[in-house]
Amino acid sequence: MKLDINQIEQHNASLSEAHQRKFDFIANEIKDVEAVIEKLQAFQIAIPSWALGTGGTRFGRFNGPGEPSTLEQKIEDVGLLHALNKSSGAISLHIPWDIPTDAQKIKDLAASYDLTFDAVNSNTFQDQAGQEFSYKYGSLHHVDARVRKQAVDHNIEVIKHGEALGSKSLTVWLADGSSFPGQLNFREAFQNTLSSLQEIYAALPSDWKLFVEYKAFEPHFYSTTIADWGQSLLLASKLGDQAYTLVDLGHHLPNANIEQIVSLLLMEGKLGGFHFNDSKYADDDLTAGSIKPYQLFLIFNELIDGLDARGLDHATGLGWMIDASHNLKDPLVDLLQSVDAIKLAYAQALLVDRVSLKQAQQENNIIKAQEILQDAFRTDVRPIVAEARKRSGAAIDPVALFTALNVRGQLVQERGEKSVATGL
Ligand code: AOS
Ligand code: ZN
Ligand code: ZN
Repeated sequence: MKLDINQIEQHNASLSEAHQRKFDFIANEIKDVEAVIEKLQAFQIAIPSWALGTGGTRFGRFNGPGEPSTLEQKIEDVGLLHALNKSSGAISLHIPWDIPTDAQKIKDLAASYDLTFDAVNSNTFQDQAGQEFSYKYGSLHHVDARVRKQAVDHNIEVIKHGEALGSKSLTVWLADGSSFPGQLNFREAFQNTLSSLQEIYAALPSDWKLFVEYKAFEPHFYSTTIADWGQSLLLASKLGDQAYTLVDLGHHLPNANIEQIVSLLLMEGKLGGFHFNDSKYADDDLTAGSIKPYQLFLIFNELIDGLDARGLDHATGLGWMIDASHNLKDPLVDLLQSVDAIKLAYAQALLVDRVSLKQAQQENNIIKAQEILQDAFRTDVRPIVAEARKRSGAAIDPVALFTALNVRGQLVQERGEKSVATGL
C-alpha cells in the first residue's frame, strides 16, 4: 500500500489549529526557531530491514500479523514510514536476508518511495544453507584460515550487492567471542580479526566507509572479540581512513558514559555513526529514548558540539540508523516512535546555549552548566518537531494517522496474517 498525500493533508488540517497554538507558544521562546526547523527537516534516520518484523528472544518468537516477507515488502514498509514522517528516507539491508536479485528493479522501487540505501550489513553470526564451514567458533577471528576466508568472501559479496544499490558503507558486526576462559588466545583472535578486516577493507570502493561495530556481551558469555570502543577504534585506526567505529547504544556495559565515548570518537574523526535504541538491562533494543531520554539528549549535545567543531554537516556527516528488534509492539509504530524520540533529543540539544555553556565551563560554574543543559532538556519541543514534519509534507502526528488509517490492518489484508519477516 501507498499513502495518499490527501490523507496526510486531511489529517494535518484536522490538527492544524491545536498544533499552531502549541507551536506559536514555544516558537516565541526560542531564539532562531527557523534554523532548528531546517535542521530537523534535513535530518534522516535509516531504518534497518530486520526491524520491520517482530523480533524474538532465544525463548521464543511471537509473530505479528502482516509482516513483510520479501525485500519488496520491506521497502514498502519503510516507504510508509517515510511518507508518515519524512525522516526515514533510507533502508539498511542485511545479506543474506535481503538479497536483491534484480538490483535495478529494487533500486527503482525504493526510488518510487523516495528511499535510498544506507549501510549494508553482513551476517557471519549464523550458518547459511549450503555454506561449507560453520561459524560456531567465530568468523573473522576463527583459528582456521578457511573459515576466515569464507567470512571475508561473504563480506566482499555484501559490498558488491551494496554497490549495485548505491549504498556507501558496510557495517560489520561480529558474534565472535568465547564462552569459557582459555577457549581463545585473545591476541591471536584480535590479529586474525584485523587481518580478515584488512582483506575486506582492501575490497572497499574508495568512496565507501567501513563501520566496525562493537558489543560488550552476547552471544558469548566470557569474551567478545570486538567488545568495546577501544578495540573497535584500534581496528579502525589500523585499517585506515575509511574505517570508523560504530556506536550501538545497547552494546555497552551498564551505566557506561556513552556521550563521552561519542565525543572523543568524533574528536578523533573516527565516529562512523549510530545504531539507536534504548535498553534497561542489556541489548534490549527498546524504543529509542523510552528508558534514558536524558542520555539520548546528552549524546546529541556532544554530537552537535563535535560536528560543529569539525565543520561537519549534521545531516550527512555521520551514519544515523536505528537498530531494534521488538518482540511485543507493532514494529512500524515503534519505528515511528523511535524516529520521533531521536528528533526530539536532537531538537532539545540544538537549543543548548553553547556560548553560555562554554563560559560556565571556563568559570567552573557547574550549577550554571547543569542549568543550561537541563533547561534545554526540559523544553517541550514536540510542536517544533511536528512543525518540521508538517513543512516537509509529513503527518503532524504519524502514530495517530497510522492508527486512524488502520495501516496494519490493510497490510494484513494484502499479505495475510501469517506473513513472516526474515530476520532475528
Ligand atoms: C547486534 O547486536 C548488532 O546490534 C547488529 O548491529 C545488528 O543487530 C545485526 O547485524 C542485525 O542482525
Ligand atoms: Zn547494532
Ligand atoms: Zn545489538
